[in-house]
Amino acid sequence: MSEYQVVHAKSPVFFDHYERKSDLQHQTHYCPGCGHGVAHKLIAEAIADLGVQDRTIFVCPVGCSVFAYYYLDVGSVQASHGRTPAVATGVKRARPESIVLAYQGDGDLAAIGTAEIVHAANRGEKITCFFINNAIYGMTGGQMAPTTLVGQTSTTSPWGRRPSNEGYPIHVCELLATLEAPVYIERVALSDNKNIMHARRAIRRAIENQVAGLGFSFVEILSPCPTIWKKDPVEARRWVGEEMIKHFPLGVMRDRKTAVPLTPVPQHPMAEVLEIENEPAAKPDGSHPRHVREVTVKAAGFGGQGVLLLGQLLAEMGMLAGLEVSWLPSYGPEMRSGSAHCHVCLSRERIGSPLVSHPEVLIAMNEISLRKFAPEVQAGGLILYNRDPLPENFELPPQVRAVCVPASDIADHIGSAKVANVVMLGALLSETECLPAETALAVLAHKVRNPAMLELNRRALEAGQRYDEREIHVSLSQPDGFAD
Ligand SMILES: Cc1ncc(C[n+]2csc(CCOP(=O)(O)OP(=O)(O)O)c2C)c(N)n1
Ligand code: SF4
Repeated sequence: MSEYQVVHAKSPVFFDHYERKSDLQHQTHYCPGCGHGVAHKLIAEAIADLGVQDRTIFVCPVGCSVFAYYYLDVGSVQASHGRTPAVATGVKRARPESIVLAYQGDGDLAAIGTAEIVHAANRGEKITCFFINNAIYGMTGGQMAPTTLVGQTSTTSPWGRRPSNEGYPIHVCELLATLEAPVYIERVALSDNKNIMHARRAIRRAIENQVAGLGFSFVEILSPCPTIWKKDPVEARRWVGEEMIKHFPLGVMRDRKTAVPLTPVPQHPMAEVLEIENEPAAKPDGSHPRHVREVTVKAAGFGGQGVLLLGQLLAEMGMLAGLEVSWLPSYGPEMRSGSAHCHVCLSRERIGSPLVSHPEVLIAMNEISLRKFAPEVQAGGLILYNRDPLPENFELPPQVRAVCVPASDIADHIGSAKVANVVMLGALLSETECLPAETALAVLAHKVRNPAMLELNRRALEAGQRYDEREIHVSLSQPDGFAD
C-alpha cells in the first residue's frame, strides 16, 4: 500500500475551462512540450501563492502566447506587437496598487519591441517582465529571431545564422544589466526538472519584488519550441540544456533589495491638469444631471468643419457633468478638406472602449460621411445631417431617424462658417437632451477666449437648439428599411 498520495491540481489562477475552443476545454492551444505552458503554470502558481490574483493584470503579447488571457483568471490587457512593457507602464502608473506582469516572446521583445523593453527597464518601471526566449519566431512559422543561435537554421536563415550577415544573438539580460534602474534580472531555463524548479523561484521572486514595491524585475526563460525546432518534446528540452544554455548562461545578473531611489513624479488629478472644475459625479440623491446612461456619438465631415472640436466639446461637457467620457479622433494626413471623424462616449459607467462602432447618434457634416457612416447607426438611433433635405437615393437604415439641420447655412447667416459645428451641438442637445445647454456654454466660455467669437458661438448654440424646435425636417425609416 502506498504511503503517499499523488495530488494533481490545477492552480486556482487558471480558469476551470478554456473557452477558446468549443471542445477540449481543458487543453491550451500550445504544442506538446512547449515552454509557454510550463511558464504559465509557474506564473499562475506564484500569483496564487502570493495571494495577488485579484489585483494582477497580465499584459499579453503578440506571438504564440497571444491567448494567455484564455487561461489566466486575472485582469488582462492585450498589447500590440512589442508594446507589452509600454502598456504595462501605463497600467501600473494608472493603478499602482495592481501587480502588472508583462509577458513576451523573443521576436516580440528583442526585435519588434526593443525600444519598449529597454526604456521601461531604464525608467525603472515597477513592473515584472517575463521574456520567453525560444530562439525563434514561433507563431509565424520559424523566422530568425534576434536570439537565434549562430549557425541555427530558420526559414529566413536556411544556411544557418551568420554573424557577418545577421549579427550575433542579442543577450537581453546582459544588455539590461548595463542600466542603473532595474532591481532584478535573472536568466533561467526550462530544460530539466532542476532548472524548472529554479525558474519557479525566479518567477516568484520577480513578482514578490513588485508586491514589495521594488522596481523593474526581469526574468528571461530559455524555453523549448519543439514544433519549429522539429524535435520531439524530450529532445527539445535537451537542446535547451545542451545548446541554448551554452550561449545564454544562466544566473542572476542584478539583485537589489531596494530600488534605486528615483524622485517620485507628482501626480495631479485630471481636472487640475485640464484646468477645469469637476462637478461631483452625481447629485446627493444619486441621480445625474440628465437621464443619460450612455450616449455614443460619431461626428464626421471634412477637415476644417470642426468635427473633432465638436467631439471635444461634448467630451468636456460630459466631464463637467461628472460623467465618464472618451474622445477618439480619426483623420487623414491632410490638414484641410481631408475626411475626419471622431468617436465620443458619455457614460455613467466606466467606458470599456473609446471605439464607437455603432453610434446612437451620427453627426454627418457632409454627404460622404452620411453615406459612409449611416449604416453603422444603431436601431433607434439618430442622424443629424448638415443639409436639408437628405440626398436623393439615400436610404435610411432600419429604425433610424434623421434630422436635417443645415448648420453650415445657419452659421453663415450668423456671421461665421466656423461655428457650424456648434449649431450642430445645439441641435444634438435639444434632440437628445443628453446634457444641459448651460454645460455647453460653460465649456465654450472656457475654450473660446475671444469675446466676439464667444458671442458667435453662443448664438450658434442657441440657433441649433431653436432650429431644432421650429423647422425640423425629420425622416423616419421603418423596421423594413423604407423611409416614410
Ligand atoms: C507589427 C507586427 N509585425 C509582425 C507581426 C507578425 N507576427 C506575429 S507573431 C510574430 C512572431 C512572434 O514571435 P515571438 O515573439 O518569438 O513569440 P513566439 O510565437 O515564439 O512565442 C510576428 C512576427 C505582427 N503581428 N505585428
Ligand atoms: S510553435 Fe513553438 S512556441 Fe509556439 S506553441 Fe508551438 S512549441 Fe510553443
